This record gives sequence, structure tokens and C-alpha cells, in this order.
Amino acid sequence: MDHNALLDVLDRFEMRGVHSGAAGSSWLKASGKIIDSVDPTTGQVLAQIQLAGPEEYEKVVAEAHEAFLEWRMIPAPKRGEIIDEVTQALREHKEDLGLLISLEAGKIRSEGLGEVQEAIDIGAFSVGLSRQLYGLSMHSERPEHRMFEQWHPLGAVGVITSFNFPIAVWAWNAMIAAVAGDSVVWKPSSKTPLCAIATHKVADKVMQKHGWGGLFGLLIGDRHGVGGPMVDDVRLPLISATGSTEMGRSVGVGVAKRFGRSLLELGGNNAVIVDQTADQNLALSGVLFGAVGTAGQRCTSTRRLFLHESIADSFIARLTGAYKSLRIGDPLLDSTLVGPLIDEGSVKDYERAIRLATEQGGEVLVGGKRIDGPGSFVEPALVRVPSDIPITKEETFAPILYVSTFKTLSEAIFRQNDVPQGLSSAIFSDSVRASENFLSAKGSDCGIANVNVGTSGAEIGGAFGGEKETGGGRESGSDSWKIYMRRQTNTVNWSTQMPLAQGVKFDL
Ligand code: UN1
Repeated sequence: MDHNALLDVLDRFEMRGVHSGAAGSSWLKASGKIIDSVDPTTGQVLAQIQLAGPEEYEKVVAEAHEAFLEWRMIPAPKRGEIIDEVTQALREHKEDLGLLISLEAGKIRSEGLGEVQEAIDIGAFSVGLSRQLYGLSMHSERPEHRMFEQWHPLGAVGVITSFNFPIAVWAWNAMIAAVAGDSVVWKPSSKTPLCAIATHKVADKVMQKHGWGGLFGLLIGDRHGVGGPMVDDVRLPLISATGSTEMGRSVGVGVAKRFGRSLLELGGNNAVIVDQTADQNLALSGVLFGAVGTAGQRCTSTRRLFLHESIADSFIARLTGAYKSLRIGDPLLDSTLVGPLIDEGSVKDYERAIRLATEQGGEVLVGGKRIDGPGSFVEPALVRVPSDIPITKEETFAPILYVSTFKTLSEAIFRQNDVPQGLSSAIFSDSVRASENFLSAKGSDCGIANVNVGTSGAEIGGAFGGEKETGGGRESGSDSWKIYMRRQTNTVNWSTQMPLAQGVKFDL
């Protein structure tokens, strides 16, 4: 597959040249600065995007708010029917959207397609959900009274997404928000603007057809023009933000100041424990995909590996062999397993972490260098560490795996939890006792804990997110929809009396 020949995907989405980064009910003339969308494989500029400025911000948010006021009164199953069509449109564009993810985010072909599939899956989930936004009913303590709760739409939802899942994480939020009766204002990463523009075009075409242009707004901009104003804007009762812990801290504090809700999905520092009973073939593939898949640029990527001392040497030998045979290169080639990092900043972060790990006593077993030539390529690194040295407590968004040994399961669990982040975790074990210990209240402290399944690649059906500096939010499946709605408790008195709760008397 010739990399350059694939650039005509940009024509299919009409994205050559300079493109505006602001869309409400129609594309707006943007007034901010112009940025480049860069192909991380070649360093070539794919297109340019003019960022949204304050005027476009105002227009898009006002339109989303107006659209919400109408959309909230459409019955949820009818909203679901429209989202069903959006999902179908994503299916029809799966190839092209997947290609674009490979071009702009550098994911290998199968992961680019997998990400679009994840967006399709959450669409299908949301359609079903549109008939299941259930509230409970309670038995009132007063005679002839009825108590129940209902879930109402919340408002326009601000969605801030990161470069590493440039389409799926928008879909996690937007599909559920839409069936819940909310509108959406999307601020994508300015590292992957084309993925956002194309996705917006696909979804918006369906929305326009039904007269709902403006329900999904798009604002590609910086912190000054878009991010900051979103955080402060009371017309956005929920801000759902994915990205670094540093970003999440400022979003969380800012939104809390105005008593808004935030849904934060921030950094992870995910570990795998392999015990002495583990099926080592399973463990090897789970660790390999977790650590080097997506070039280590998932929130869920495996960053730490704890091996039982009795199996450590043989496992490390096999893992080292696997690392040596990784095919690194153009993500569009079918044979490639590891694509580039997103940009030079990420390469620098990788180099810094390798340097610090070495200074702190780690030994690089394989990889550890940037690869010369065009593009932001590095060799996935396996670093043996003598203990939990400081660098192992940080999330570096790159393929670096810190390996160490343990003697007892409780030691391994303690060390796994002994980091500021709490997103994903896994144990490879054939022992029921060890696995259940790992999943118990005194086990993993993460939002995701797996047995014989790696740390990354979660399905959409479960709630996704984590504890501590990961931010505490849950999005995607299970009952994550509740944060996109407001709960109302209702009591109806159908008697001819006015009894008070708790037996209080207040008669004249
Ligand atoms: C992310 O990296 O922000 O579980 C999301 C996974 C994917 C989602 C990752 N389904 O790895």
C-alpha cells in the first residue's frame, strides 16, 4: 500500500487546503490562528485548519443550547432512531475514517479500523439505551402517595478529546448524550483535527437531514479560544474531558467552581502481574499488545510488568525476543505492528523517560532509541528496574515497559496500587485464589481489573474510567449514561389527606 496514494481520502472528505475548525448548524468562517495537521509517519503536512475564535465559540455553544431546548422534548426512542442512522453512516465510512486515523494519528490499519468499530459499537449500544433510560419507583411511607424518579436530559455537553482516540471517545460521549436528550460541543485535540472534521461531517449529514443541524457542534481551538471558555460556561452543565492529569486538574477545578459536572478520564499507569501459575503464552500476547500496541499511546497501555521471581528470567527472555521481532514502520502497511508516536514532543518525552530510568538504576534490555529518518518513530523499550524507581510512577505516553520481579502476590498488588493513577490493571494467573484476591476489595484499586486479559482494549459495554489521578469518571457502557442526565425525584399525592413524612404533625 503506497502511503501517498492514500491521501485522496482527504478529497473524499473535502479536507484539502485550509479548513475551518468551527461548525454549528453550518460551517463557520473561523477567526483563530492556522495550524497544520501533520502525518506522524512522514512529517508531511496533510492540511491546515483555522482554529475557532471567541465569536465562533459563542455561536456554536448558543446553537447547541438552543438545539437542546427542542431535542429534549423528542421522545428518547425517536432520538435513538436518528442515532441509529448516524451509526449506520459510521459503518458506511468505516474504511475511510479508519484510514484517516492511520494517517493522522499513526495507528496501524487494524487499530484504526478497530477504533471506528468502537464508535459504531457505542452507537448501537446507545440506540438500545434510548429505550432503557429507566428510573426506579419507591414505596411511599404515606398512604395513597406514589414516589418515583425520572431521568431528564441535562443540557449541552462539552466533550474534550485526546489525539489517541480521535473518533471513538467523541462517540462514547456524543452517542449517549444524544439519546439522553443532550446536545454536544466537541473540542477535539488539535493534533488530530482531520479525524474530527471527517467524523463531524459524517454525523452532521444525518442530523441535518432530520433538521437537527447544530445539535453536534465542533470547535477546534486552543485553551484560550475554546477550552477555557468551555470550562467556565454555565450553558455546558457537563464537561467530559479525556487527556492528561494536568489538563484534568484544571478542568475539574474550573468546572467545580461553577458547580458544573465533570467526567474526567485522565492518565493511567497500568500494570500486569504474571504469577507462577500463569499460562505464559497468554501472558506474553496480553503484555505485548498492552505495552506496544498503539505505540504505547493508550490511556490503558501496559507500563509496568510484575513477574513472579520463579518465572521472570524465562518470561523476560521470551518477551525480549518478541520485542526484537516487532515490525515498526508505516502504519498503513499490513505487516506493521508499531506505528509512529504522535509528534516530536512525544519522542522527547520518551527519550527523557529512558534517560531517567537509566539514571535511576534501570537497565534497557531492548529498544530505547528514536529511529532516524522522517516521522516520529521510536523503538519500543523493555526496561528492567531493580525496584519502583521514581520514573515508574509517571505516565509517559510512549512504548516503555518497566519490568521487575515479586515474591508474594500481596507485594505485587501493593506495588501495582502504589502509583498516583488508577485506570487499568491485569493479572495473568490460573489460580482462582490469586485471581479473586486481585479482584477483591483489597486487590487492584483501578477502575478496570482483568484476569488473563491485558490492560488495554476494553469493550464498550462496561463503564470505562479509573480512580485517583485518573479522575474518577466513567464513560461508555453500563450505567455511565446517568451522568449525561439529571435525576428528578417525584412524589405524587393522590389521596384527600396531607400527611407529612416522618410522622410530623403540622395542623392548625
Ligand atoms: C484511551 O486510551 O483513552 O480500552 C481509551 C481501550 C480502548 C479505549 C482507550 N477501548 O484501550
